[in-house]
Amino acid sequence: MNDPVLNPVRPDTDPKPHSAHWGVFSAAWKDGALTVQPHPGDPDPNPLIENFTNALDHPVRVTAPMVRRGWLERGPGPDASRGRDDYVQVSWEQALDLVAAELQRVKNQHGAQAVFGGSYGWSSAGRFHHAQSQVHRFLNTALGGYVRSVNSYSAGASAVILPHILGSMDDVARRNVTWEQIVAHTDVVLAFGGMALKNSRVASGGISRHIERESMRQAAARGCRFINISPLASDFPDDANAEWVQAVPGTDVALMLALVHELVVNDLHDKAFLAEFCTGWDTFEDYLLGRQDGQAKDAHWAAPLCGLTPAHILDMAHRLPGKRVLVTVSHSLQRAEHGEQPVWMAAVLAAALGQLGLPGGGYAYALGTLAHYGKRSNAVPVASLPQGVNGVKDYIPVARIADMLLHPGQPFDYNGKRMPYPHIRLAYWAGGNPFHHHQDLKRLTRAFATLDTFIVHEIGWTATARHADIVLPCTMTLEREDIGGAPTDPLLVAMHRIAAPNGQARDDYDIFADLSERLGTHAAFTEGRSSGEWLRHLYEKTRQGLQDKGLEAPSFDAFWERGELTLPQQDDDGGILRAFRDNPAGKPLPTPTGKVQISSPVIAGFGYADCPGHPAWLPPQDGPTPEHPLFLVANQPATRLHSQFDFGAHSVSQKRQGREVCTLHPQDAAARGIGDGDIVRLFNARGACLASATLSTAVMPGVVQLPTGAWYDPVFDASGNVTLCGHGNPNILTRDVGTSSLAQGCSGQLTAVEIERYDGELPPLRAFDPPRPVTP
Ligand SMILES: Nc1nc2c(c(=O)[nH]1)N[C@H]1C(S)=C(S)[C@@H](COP(=O)(O)OP(=O)(O)OC[C@H]3O[C@@H](n4cnc5c(=O)[nH]c(N)nc54)[C@H](O)[C@@H]3O)O[C@H]1N2
Ligand SMILES: Nc1nc2c(c(=O)[nH]1)N[C@H]1C(S)=C(S)[C@@H](COP(=O)(O)OP(=O)(O)OC[C@H]3O[C@@H](n4cnc5c(=O)[nH]c(N)nc54)[C@H](O)[C@@H]3O)O[C@H]1N2
Ligand SMILES: [Mo]
Repeated sequence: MNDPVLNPVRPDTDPKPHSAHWGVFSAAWKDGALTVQPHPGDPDPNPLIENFTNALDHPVRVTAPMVRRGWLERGPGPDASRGRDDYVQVSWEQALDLVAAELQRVKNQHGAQAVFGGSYGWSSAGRFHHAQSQVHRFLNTALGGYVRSVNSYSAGASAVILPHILGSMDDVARRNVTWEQIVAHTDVVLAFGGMALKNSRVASGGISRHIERESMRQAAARGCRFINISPLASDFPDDANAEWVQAVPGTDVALMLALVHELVVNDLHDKAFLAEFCTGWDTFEDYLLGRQDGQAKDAHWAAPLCGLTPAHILDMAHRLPGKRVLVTVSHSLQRAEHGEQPVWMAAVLAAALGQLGLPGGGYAYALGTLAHYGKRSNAVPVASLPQGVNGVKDYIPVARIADMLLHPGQPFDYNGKRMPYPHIRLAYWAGGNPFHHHQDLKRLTRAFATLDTFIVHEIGWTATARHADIVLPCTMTLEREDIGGAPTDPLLVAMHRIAAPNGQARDDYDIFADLSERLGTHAAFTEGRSSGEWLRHLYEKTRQGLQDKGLEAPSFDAFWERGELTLPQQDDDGGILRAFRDNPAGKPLPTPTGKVQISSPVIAGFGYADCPGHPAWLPPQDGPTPEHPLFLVANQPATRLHSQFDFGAHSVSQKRQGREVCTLHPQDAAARGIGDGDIVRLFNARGACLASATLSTAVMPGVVQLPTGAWYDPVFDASGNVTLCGHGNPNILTRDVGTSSLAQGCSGQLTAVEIERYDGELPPLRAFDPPRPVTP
């Protein structure tokens, strides 16, 4: 079979540069196959680039515009058959006419505040074709705005708590302690949630040099001790020679409290630092020492919660004073119930040690979870598409999407405010996959059923596309030209086109431009520029920045020809924490008091029981039970970025019998008669999924780890109810509840499950089969 559109015969080509969130590479056609090579300057390339090799022509690509049959036949309106309906192929003209008319109808009848355009998601690395920017710009220019979402699934809790206590997320995570400082100065890295290399190999916008492994190796060789407090030994590479502390998930705050308690009762805390640079210590100390509740938060109290011995905790505490100590907290800890607390408490621990603001010391929130962190910042701006002005004021914290759709008009708390959920009729998604990122997928399905219309641009038939009413096929990154760049990576990449668009796929930009034409806002959206002209326009900011610094500032054509450009970077100056330590009066922190807030009268004033005015141990509501006795750790996948290219060669090569692999301790497996390689069923009250089991002592007992990212593959019973996900998407199990009333972040990292061997007939895997269009 040689379909000239879907399977063009490709002549051999020279390698051309391109970039992804997981690495810079070059791609070439050789003997009809796509080959990829990491950038020669990358010391530790990411195997994820292999996911591209089979992606372009994969059958799961969306090849033509499609409309859900029920929507086409009955028109817009709530519909519980989303996710189970057939699709009808339509022409581009027809699809764009339908979308434009429906946007117009919703705007006329309900206003732009009935359109949800948050469109959360990572999309692709190129800065111009960044789908989320494109859809926001389109909705702003065409409708005058849309209901947006704030914060991220990555750092929903920390983005809100950090500004109350230290400074912005960016300042505390991105412009703080660097790997260079760790190599040179740090004695102990106390890493809550570890520093998994799989995670720090990724950065949105691209990453050209993966330096984390070598930095850890060099620091360890100098004598730096890495302490991996995590349910998984694999949250550090062997190169770090880390010590593994197997604390029960979700108990980090108890452990941190006990460490600080031991410092305080032995007078080992840095009282001078606390007095000069911090505020609110006394309130916190009352709690720590149990002056009000009669419970000292000491090692004997924490040990049974954390599953450690008191002696182990005391020993950890006494290894810290007098050393250059860096405390880190991975994003995962705050993607959980009461996720604000570990983020805050870690700052208090670092403050009690007097380490904040020292080279290689203090608190580097999220260092090791993404390649953005621990790097120098660029000294010139990189391209980004202006999104325009959003005239709609309504917003939600991003992970409250299902709550919003299910409870329009009902009030919710967020960071001291109480607001009603907007009433959404139409949702527009480009560059994200809510059936990857959101929790409790059966509930999410009910939420999307409430919409009048759901429009999705996708490269592949994700579960999100399969729940949409109108699916528009868009190009994937290799099919277009773009500029790759990130604020902490010195390499600007000329992302060359590697292949012609698959099927009828079009760039998001061109789709939005044609819709804008129909809505009479073409000029506002395009500003008269083609994609190529936009690239030149956006590059100009970087070129000007270089010229202003008296540096070589090549023209766009020279940059494009060269394929890359190395940007100057700022000094490794330690950011706002160092500046504050060096000059507390002149460079106060951007907090209410200008100091580190050990406790916060502002937060106390909100009166939230689930987020008091100082960091505290708040027992989880959703811990293991006799029926569901295991912790499920639903973490980031090592074989792909989120759900992107789950059908890719590398991702698929790591599945077994086509299913995602979960890992559990041999002891837990033996108790359930589970052997290595068995298909298992993970379940709780919310749902169930299948996976292939691997047994390993690198997972602590009581924990099952199943990464996110396997495309949701619901199996239906005769009445149309979902019995399980046959592929292994853990979000059918996770709980859809905010971290607290303060931040309302995503809490999908941990939940409670039971697991059993699955001896039933294995349902066929359909996640990577596209729906077959029907004729109406
Ligand atoms: N249980 C649990 N859930 C989690 C997490 C967890 O730890 N546990 N982690 C959370 C975190 S941190 C995050 S960031 C989220 C990630 O959630 P998402 O960012 O939504 O996940 P992605 O798979 O990256 O989704 C990107 C989508 O964009 C599509 N895409 C790529 N390029 C383009 C393009 O050019 N145009 C268009 N239109 N589409 C494109 C891809 O095909 C893909 O479907 O997941 C969250 N969910
Ligand atoms: N390969 C790959 N890399 C990625 C991503 C990806 O999808 N794939 N996603 C990227 C994105 S968007 C983000 S936001 C970051 C996310 O970074 P993180 O959210 O930090 O990543 P995770 O892998 O979910 O979690 C890290 C580890 O935390 C541990 N952990 C879980 N719960 C607890 C707990 O309660 N206590 C302690 N001490 N440890 C716990 C788990 O063992 C887990 O492996 O990763 C980025 N990097
Ligand atoms: Mo994330």
